[in-house]
Amino acid sequence: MSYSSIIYEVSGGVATLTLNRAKALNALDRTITEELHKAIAEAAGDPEVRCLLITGAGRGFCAGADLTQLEDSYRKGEPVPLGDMLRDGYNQIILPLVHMEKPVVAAVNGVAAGAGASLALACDFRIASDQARFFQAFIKVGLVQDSGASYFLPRLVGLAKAMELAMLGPIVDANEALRLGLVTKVVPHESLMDEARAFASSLASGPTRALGLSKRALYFGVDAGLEQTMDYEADLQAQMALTADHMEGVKAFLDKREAKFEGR
Ligand code: T3D
Repeated sequence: MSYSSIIYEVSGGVATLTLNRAKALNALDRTITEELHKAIAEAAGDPEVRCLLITGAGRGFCAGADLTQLEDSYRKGEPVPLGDMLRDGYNQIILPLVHMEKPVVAAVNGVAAGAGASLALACDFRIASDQARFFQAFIKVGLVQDSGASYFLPRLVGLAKAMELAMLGPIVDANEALRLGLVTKVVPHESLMDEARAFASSLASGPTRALGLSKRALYFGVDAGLEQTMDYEADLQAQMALTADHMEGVKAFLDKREAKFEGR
């Protein structure tokens, strides 16, 4: 598929999706939103892809909704259909990332604001440049946080800190994000993409089915009780028992060698 506002490349089992509206800090207009949706579906459906890596071109990761899109309506004081735009737009990006049974990594190269921060939070791992910043920008434009921020934030940083981030809207730098548990690690800006690719490649050579179902089980577990979760784990483990990668993992252990996983 060809895209105009993103770059999508697959190499060595890793699909790299680069938001490519650098002048606007990769703010989400209608085109990039639709393309993100399509590219995420492409990565999810491609058996060659065993890990998705998302980053931004230029100095921003993603500045959230493109606030110039509805400029005419705002200037005229006309109501804007934000609820429908979310349901049909950003929600259709966030949910497939969470549902994708493959690891998803964000290489956060700069500011992640508003729905752009939510996009980063919906990824399974965030590798942050030391120039990354996280900003719940919604409150600054008189909105409530969206695109899953109300779900991800309290789970990642706890309710009290989530209240601060959402209602006070501070800009959180990379080291503070690490301290809060918002990111996996912080790396020098110049080495971000090398580090993120190495991280993604290592996931792409892992037991993809087990990684995918681990993710499913964790999302199930954060919303369910212990008994239900253990029952769910047992169902998933029954599926895992049939996979080639599980056989290979145990044989490799018994043979005292590294496992060679094929993602099936
Ligand atoms: O309307 C809806 O669709 C509702 C949905 C809402 C969901 C949301 O995401 S609400 C939150 C939307 N995002 C924001 O409010 C963030 C707005 N941007 C900023 O506050 C700042 O740009 C940043 C803190 C993110 C970065 O600041 P800084 O100083 O590093 O960069 P800058 O100079 O402000 O921005 C650089 C350029 O990007 C600039 O364009 P210019 O002047 O060089 O032509 C700026 O206008 C543009 N830009 C930044 N953010 C957006 C944007 N253009 C459109 N939309 C943006 N969100």
